This record gives sequence, C-alpha cells and structure tokens, in this order.
Amino acid sequence: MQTATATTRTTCPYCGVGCGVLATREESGAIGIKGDPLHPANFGRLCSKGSALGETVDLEGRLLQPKMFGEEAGWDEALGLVASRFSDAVRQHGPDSVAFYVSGQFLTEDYYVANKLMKGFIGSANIDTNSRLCMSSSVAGHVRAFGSDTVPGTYEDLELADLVILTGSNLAWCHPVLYQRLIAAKTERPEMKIVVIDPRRTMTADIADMHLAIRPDGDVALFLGLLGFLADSANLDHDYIERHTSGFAMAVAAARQLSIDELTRKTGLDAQQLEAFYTLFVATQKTVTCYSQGVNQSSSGTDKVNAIINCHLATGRIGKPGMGPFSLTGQPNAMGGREVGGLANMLAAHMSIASDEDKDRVARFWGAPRIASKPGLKAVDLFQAVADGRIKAIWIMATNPVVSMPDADAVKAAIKACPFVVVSDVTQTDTSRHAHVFLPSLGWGEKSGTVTNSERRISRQRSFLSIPGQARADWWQLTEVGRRMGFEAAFPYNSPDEIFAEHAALSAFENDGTRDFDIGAFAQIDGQAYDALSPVQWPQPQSGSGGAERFFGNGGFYHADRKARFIAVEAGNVERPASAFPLVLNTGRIRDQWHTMTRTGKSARLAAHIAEPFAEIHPFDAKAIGVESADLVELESPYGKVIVRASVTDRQAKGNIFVPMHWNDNFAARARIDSLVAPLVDPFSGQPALKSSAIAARKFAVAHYGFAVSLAKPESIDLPYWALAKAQGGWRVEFAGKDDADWTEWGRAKFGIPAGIEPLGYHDGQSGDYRLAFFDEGKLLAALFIARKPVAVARSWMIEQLSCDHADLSKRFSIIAGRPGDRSADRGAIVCSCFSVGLNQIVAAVRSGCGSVEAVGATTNAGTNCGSCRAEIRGIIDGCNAVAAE
Ligand SMILES: Nc1nc2c(c(=O)[nH]1)N[C@H]1C(S)=C(S)[C@@H](COP(=O)(O)OP(=O)(O)OC[C@H]3O[C@@H](n4cnc5c(=O)[nH]c(N)nc54)[C@H](O)[C@@H]3O)O[C@H]1N2
Ligand SMILES: Nc1nc2c(c(=O)[nH]1)N[C@H]1C(S)=C(S)[C@@H](COP(=O)(O)OP(=O)(O)OC[C@H]3O[C@@H](n4cnc5c(=O)[nH]c(N)nc54)[C@H](O)[C@@H]3O)O[C@H]1N2
Ligand code: SF4
Ligand SMILES: [Mo]
Repeated sequence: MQTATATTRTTCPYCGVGCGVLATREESGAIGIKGDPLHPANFGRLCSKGSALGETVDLEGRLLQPKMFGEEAGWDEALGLVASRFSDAVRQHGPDSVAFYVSGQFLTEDYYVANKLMKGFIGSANIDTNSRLCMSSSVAGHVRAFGSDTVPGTYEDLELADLVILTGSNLAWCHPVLYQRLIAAKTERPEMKIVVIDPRRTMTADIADMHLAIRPDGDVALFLGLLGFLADSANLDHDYIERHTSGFAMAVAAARQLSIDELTRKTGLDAQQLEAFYTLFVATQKTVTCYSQGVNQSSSGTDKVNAIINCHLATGRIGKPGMGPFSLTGQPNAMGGREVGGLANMLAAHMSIASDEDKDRVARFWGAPRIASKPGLKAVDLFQAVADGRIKAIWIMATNPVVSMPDADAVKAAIKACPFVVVSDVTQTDTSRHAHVFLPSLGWGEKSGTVTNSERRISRQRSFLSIPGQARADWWQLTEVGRRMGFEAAFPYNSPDEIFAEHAALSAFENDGTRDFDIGAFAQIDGQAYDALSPVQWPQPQSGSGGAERFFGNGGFYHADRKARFIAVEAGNVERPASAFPLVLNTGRIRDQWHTMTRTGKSARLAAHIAEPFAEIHPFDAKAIGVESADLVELESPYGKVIVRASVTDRQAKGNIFVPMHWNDNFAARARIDSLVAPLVDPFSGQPALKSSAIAARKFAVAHYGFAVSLAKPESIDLPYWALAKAQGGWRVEFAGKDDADWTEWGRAKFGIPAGIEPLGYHDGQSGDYRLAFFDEGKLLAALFIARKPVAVARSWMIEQLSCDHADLSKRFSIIAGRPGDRSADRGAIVCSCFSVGLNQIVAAVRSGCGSVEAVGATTNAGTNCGSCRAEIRGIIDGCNAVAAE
C-alpha cells in the first residue's frame, strides 16, 4: 500500500479565486491534490485545472540552467551580465531606457522587490505588468470613484445577494469555484436571480434567469440607462448619495441624454429586455454586480467600470452584506501586484506616483536615492518604445508577451530587435526563445510566498517540492541583480518573509487610516509566523484585531473629502464603419487551459476537453463564407492571420467571432490570436481592447485533413495547419494541408517510427482516405487518418489505444476502422476531465432516463468531483430533450 508522506497547505497558482490546496507527495513520487476544506475561498472545492495540478509539476520541458546567448551559464556570470547591461544603459541613456515587464503570477514578494528596484533605485517607473491587460481598467475605475483601488466586497456577498449580475464574465469557466459557490447558493435559495450580460451565450449564461446578449461594448450605455432609470425610481438612497458622494446630478444628467432609441441601438437589446433588467435591479436591494474582462478589456473599460459603480453608489448598495460592485480578478496575484504598486502608474502600498507627498514618503522608507518622478510606460506603449529603440534593456518575468500582447507579431519583432532581453521563466516559450539571457525560475510547488485573491485575502503559497537543477526564485534573482547594480544595503533579503515584513511595514508607514491598504499587523512577522500564516483578509492594521470585512458601507472613501465620485461617463460610439474587416473578434478563455498553456498544456486530462484552437461563428456568418463546423477558417486583420477550426453555433452572436487566447507556436501552426488583435487602448487605464478587433474570415480550403495519435511527440510538422496536444500515454495531432504526400514516409518521419516496422494500412483511391497504423509487437506506436473531409474518428477511444495491448490482430483492424467494433466503447469527446467521461456516455445516461445533472453524475461520475463541467452536462441534457421533443 502507498503511504502518503507529508501534506502541504498551499494555494492554487491559477485564477484569482485563490483556492486553498492540500498537496501531498506520495511515496510513488506522484503529487496528490485536494481542495483545502479550511480555506475560506473554496472550502475544499477545486476546479478541473486545480485538480490537475499534480500533472503539471513534472520536469518535462523545464529549463533548469541559466543561459547566456543560447549557451548554458552559471548564475554568477548571468546575473553579472544582467546587472552590468542594465547599469550601462542607465548610465548612457538614463533610467527610462530600461524596463521590467512582470506578471500577476508573481508572488507578492517577487513583485515588491521588482517594483522597489525599478522605482526606487534605478529611478524609472518603467515597470509594467500583464495586469495592464487584465485589471487596469478596474484599478482606474476604482481610483476615480473611490480615491483608492479598493475591492469593497467579499465572496460571501455573491451567496447573500438576491440578484447577481455577471457582466463580461464567463464565471463557469474562468472562476469555476466561485461559480460553484453561486450555484450552491441558488440551489438553496432558488428565488435568487442571476443575470448574465455577454454577447455570447456562454456556459455561465446557462444558469442565468436572464441572458442579455449585449452588443460588444454596449455596457456603458446599458449602465447609463440603468442610472437614468434609477433616478426616476423610488429606490435611490438619497441619504447615502448626500453624505458619502459627489457628482450625482452631473452623472444623472449624462444618463438622461440617452434616448431609448439610442439605448436600444447601442446595447443591441430591445426595450422589453432593458426594462426587465432595469426593473429587476431597481427592485432588488441585495445586488452584486461582478465584472471581468468583457468590461476591462475595452477601449471604454474604465467608463464601463464607473458606469457600474455609479449604479451601486446611487442605491447605497456597496460594502454591505450581499451588495456591491465586484471586480473579479484574473490572476492568482493580480491583487498583490496592485498592493505593491507593480503598475507603471502606481507607487507602492496603494500610494500614488502623482503625489509628491507619497513619493517623498516612499523614498524615505526605502532610503531610495532616486525615486521615479513620473509614471512609466504602460504595456502597449512600453513595447512600442522597445520597438523604436528607446528601451535598450528589458527584463520579462513570468509572462509570455509574444503570445498575450495585442499586435503580438510587432511585440515579437520589438523583442527580437531589442539590444538586451532577459527572460525569467520556467520553460521555453515563444518569448524566451528571443532572450539574450534566460534565467530559470522556480515554479509552483517549488516557490514560496504570498498571493492575494479577488476578495483581498492573502494566502501562502508554500513549497513542497525540492528545488530542481539551478532554478531560483524570482525575488532572489531581482535581489541579486539589485545588489550587483550597487544597491546592496537596500536588498538584504535572504527569504520571502523578510520581504513580506518590509512590505507590511510600508503599508502602515505614516498611514493613520489615510490609505485603504494597511497590513501593519504583519510588519514584525518572523519566519516561523510567516510559515504558519493562515489566509487573512486585509485590512489588518497594526492596532486592533483586524479591519472591517467590507469597505464603504458607511462611506469613508479615500478622496481627500472622504466622498466617492459619480463619474459622468458617456455612452460613446459603438457603431463600426463598413470595412474590409467586417467581423468583431472577441477573445478569451476556455475551461481547461490557462493562458499560454505552458503548464495546463502538460496535462492530457485537461487537453481532452478542447484539443484544438477554434473560432465560434454564428451560422449566418458561416453560411456567408461557405463554412461548416469542422472546416478550417482563416481569420485576418490588418495585423496578422491565423488558421483555426470552425465551430458553428448560435451561442455566438451574428457578426462576432470568438477565438480562445491560449494557442501558441508550441501547440499550433498559426493560432496566436493576439497577432490579429489591434493595439488600441482605453484612454484612462491603457488597457488594450482585446475583445473587439475588426477582422475578416474566409474558408481555408485544403486538399486533406488528418488526425493522428502517437506515443512519441511528433517532430515539427510542416503543414499549413496543425494542432498538437498531450494525450493519455502520448500525443494527438490534428493537421491539414494543400498537398498530398507519401503518408507512410511522412508518418515514419514525424512520429519517429523505427526502420523495419511496416504499417498496417488502408487506402481508398476513390475517396482519398488513408488509414495507417504502426505497431511494435503488441504496442501501437502511431495511427494516422487522412481524408478529403474533416476526419471522423472516435478520438478518445483512439487515444486509449495507445495504452492498450494489440497483440490480437482483430484489435489492430478496429484501429484502421477508426472506431471500436462495439460502439458503446467509444466515450466520445471528453466532457468531464476529472473522470474522463465523454459525450456519448452522458448522452447514453440521459437516454436511459437520467434527467438531471445529479442523476447523470450518479450513473457516470461526470461532474461529481470539481463540478466544472456541470453547465455542459446540463446543456447536453437540454439538447437531448430538445431532440426528443422534435
Ligand atoms: N480556464 C481559465 N480560467 C481563467 C484563466 C484562464 O486562462 N483559463 N485566466 C484567468 C484570468 S488572468 C482572467 S483575467 C480571467 C478572465 O475571466 P473572464 O473575464 O470571465 O474571461 P474571458 O473569457 O476573457 O471573457 C469573459 C467574457 O466577456 C465577454 N465579452 C466580450 N466582449 C464583451 C462586451 O463588450 N461586454 C460584455 N458584457 N461582455 C463581453 C466574452 O464573450 C467572454 O465570454 O480568467 C481567469 N481564469
Ligand atoms: N487576445 C487576448 N489576449 C489576452 C487576453 C485575452 O482575453 N485576449 N487576456 C490577457 C490577460 S487578462 C492576461 S492575465 C494575460 C496572460 O498572459 P501571460 O501572462 O503572457 O500568460 P501566461 O501563460 O500565464 O504566462 C506566464 C508565464 O510565466 C511562466 N511562469 C510560471 N510560473 C512562473 C514563476 O514562478 N516564475 C516565472 N518567472 N515564470 C513563471 C509560465 O511558464 C508562462 O510562460 O493575457 C492577456 N492577453
Ligand atoms: S477556481 Fe480553479 S483555477 Fe481558480 S483558484 Fe480555484 S482551483 Fe485554481
Ligand atoms: Mo488576466
């Protein structure tokens, strides 16, 4: 029997829900992962990505040695070179000639050191982060309204509310544990209402009482209209408005300028829908409005945030149980990054770079010789400055901008042209390929520090794996470079707890209640207490026993007059001029991948859900370009082109196309969607509009389509379309091309088939079908299917064959047939990744009488672990019922 060794309490490194995880190193070397029942974010739950963490921590693909100019190097040399090149650039061209581009996946301690080094010692504010692409419109909106970047509420508010509005949030897939908490609350109190506002009918919309398929960027108009409606209602909180806010009259005047015609046009919703939504909002005191990237990633993102906050201020629905505007943060430490001031326009500890008093205070605290005097370059401008040669040296850490930045090909070209590029990562990425110096970082399970989740809760990430190779923590790399640049005294850190204590002390320094972020209670924390630190919500001031759980229920905003501001936003123009790029490209996430796939891409279980880059197209638009589901489409903008699989669905709105942001050059031929995205930004926050680029779509005609499974990772595939994914026991690859090949030879070369092994094959000259399988004794090495049409093969069954014995010849023939002799052995596309339950199994369960998600779960296990697939199961049940009713 296996005995478990030690269990470590830590935190999931993916989304901003910030779930507690119990990680156990089994004696076999496997890592057992469970939700931490004591963690107040998840109370034991985990989603599919969190549950699969154990499959992503192996060392396959890791880079564990520093590299200089492509050659392995020692740390001392590499750090010395980084320090001297940064110092040289500063000396010759001034502090603004260097930059850091960091990440919400940094631990707070990494972030603190990076920010201190750049803003206090190098003397520039050219440190920006992928949070610019993620949360900066929320930050700007909060600061405009509240005078501080404060998230007023807590997760519990979603459970206590009578109305939960989710706008620009695909909660079911992107914050799955919060979604599960919401579902549980709604199950208990079915009278709770959920409204989803999203141009697409997402999985989240499936649980909604009302789905508003808003026109892209119609949000400002929608919430302005709501403010106007509220102003005419009896449900304004006059007392709150009077005592705690200013600017109400101006904001309402702006709202009243919108006629109902303009409202319907700008939102794409009809008058009945608007009235139904507005009436529900007016009538429901306990309302929470959650928003995420459909709000933030827009050229009107900051105005969207303020349009939402206005409605909550007008009703006094803020900072009270079950009420408030709620920005759902994306990354595990988006909030921690904001606390340390890791954005180019912030200082530290929620102080402002625009304030001389704040700058003086931080400079004194740090003993900083040259505090940055002005805001630095925001991400899009920063890479433009790299492109035009203003930036001579850049250090990119824990982010992959060649995949995730808009106009990504230009970002790639800029990085390639930059005189000195340092990348700290755990693996080879599309970005790290272009580094002059590569520094190997510790990954999740190896590193140690703190993160802050969406509800201001600080949790420990603890290490439970030994340090692999030469990998080192990011804070250590930054500390060592700081020392080598001549700032030894200011960077004395030997461990993360020392950094955390300093960060806490700065938050309390001359604070006296003037700043929201105060964790002075930890200013003296020692290593032992830090190791034992339980999840804790800020504020935690030095005096007393912790701060209030929520902010602003009784006012107390952080503008000088302690009042909140209504912002008189304008609905703006949402019309699109006629152009050669008539479609709107919307981009975002899928359930089981995380960003650029460097970690989730390692799990076969996660890849089984969706293994290919795709474009969701409305049937009307698909017909116009002659495309059917499973065809390939070429999408083009003035910035670039991609080729992805078409998924034709009426969940999509007419005129819109949705493509996931995840795929990159390691997993597909040409699917880096950000190479199409225009680098347009919000004027206040600088956050790029990643959800509304103008594109054209056409069918990508090919002569053949292919699918293959193989034990070995295929060699680079030289076809116009391919998409590679991990599969249980091997790899799977979809491909397509314009020219026929000698498929036997091609298969041999790509899948590393040893000489002497002859394929079992089938070729139909008329249809052009090829089916080939290579066996070594009883083992399947690779199977390939090539056809003139998209290949119809039982894919999950075929993948299982990689792990089966094929000594029996008849079994080999069923591989060539592409499906099991017994049809019931084919699970179909995997829906539940925890238990690998496929579509066919769920449909069979529904047909045998399972009419609810619970019943399907009881029969098949699907949806009974993490629950991330429950919305899809419900969709399948509804689909079967609809077919039965026809
Ligand atoms: N599975 C998974 N989960 C993740 C991540 C991941 O990579 N994978 N990443 C994490 C991170 S960093 C982030 S930032 C979050 C993001 O979490 P979300 O913001 O929930 O995710 P997205 O898919 O980017 O976008 C949300 C929705 O906005 C909609 N939308 C587009 N345009 C508009 C519009 O104009 N108005 C409105 N109202 N909606 C619009 C899109 O159709 C989309 O369904 O997810 C986090 N969680
Ligand atoms: N079109 C489009 N583009 C988008 C978005 C969108 O919705 N649409 N969303 C945007 C948003 S919200 C976000 S947050 C970004 C995310 O975009 P990125 O930040 O570029 O994506 P990740 O893949 O998370 O990159 C993290 C990198 O850090 C590495 N890494 C992991 N752990 C560590 C560590 O401990 N230390 C170091 N040094 N490296 C580590 C990983 O291997 C990976 O290469 O993408 C943005 N881009
Ligand atoms: S919801 Fe999932 S991805 Fe997000 S923190 Fe929890 S387990 Fe991790
Ligand atoms: Mo994000």
